[in-house]
Amino acid sequence: MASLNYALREINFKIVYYGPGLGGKTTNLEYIYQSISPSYKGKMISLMTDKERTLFFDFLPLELGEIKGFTTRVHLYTVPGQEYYEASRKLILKGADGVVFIVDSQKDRLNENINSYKELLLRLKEYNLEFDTLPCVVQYNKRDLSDIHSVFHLEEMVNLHKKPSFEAIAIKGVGVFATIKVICKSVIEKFELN
Ligand SMILES: Nc1nc2c(ncn2[C@@H]2O[C@H](COP(=O)(O)OP(=O)(O)OP(=O)(O)O)[C@@H](O)[C@H]2O)c(=O)[nH]1
Ligand SMILES: [Mg+2]
Repeated sequence: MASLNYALREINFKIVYYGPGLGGKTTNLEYIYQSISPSYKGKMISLMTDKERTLFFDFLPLELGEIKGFTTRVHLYTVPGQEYYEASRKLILKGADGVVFIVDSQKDRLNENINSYKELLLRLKEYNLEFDTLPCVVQYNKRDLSDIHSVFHLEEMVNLHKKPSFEAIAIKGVGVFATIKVICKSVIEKFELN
């Protein structure tokens, strides 16, 4: 849930990058972190990473400017994609205002994508978050690799709720900002409607 602080005139949103292990969640955050000027970002914190795998979460706060006199911040989190960190994923998802679902486009990762998507739906249900109305963007990552499914196929197999989607090559930054712009816009629009 967006948190409003009237005394400090601040609004804080939480956006969670979810998806299967090694899909490119951390890479998205790293690219955003490298590209944004220091005055608009806080420190990126990667908690307990081991050989590049996220073991708890990554966290990156960004400042988006002002809405009606309130300083607006988004807090970006990534979950650990490896299967046995399910409890951490659940914890990190709590209170999310929006979700970016990172799909690994490689053919041999299709089942992992589908399972992770199913798990996301289950977790959201447990938190009484309605996926139909929750801002969400799907990102088809690793489009530079050769053995990948077509976007058409992935839309059918993974993006069951037909959320807005983007192709990406996160290691090169392709599609990273398109994704974050749309999720931020949807989160703010939903907040303004309420
Ligand atoms: N070829 C290619 N490799 C990518 C791309 N995006 C990420 N990678 C690589 O994929 C690997 C995993 O990326 P991460 O960002 O660590 O994946 P993650 O989703 O955070 O993984 P977990 O923390 O284990 O859940 C790294 O070696 C990245 O360099 C891409 O667009 N293309
Ligand atoms: Mg990671």
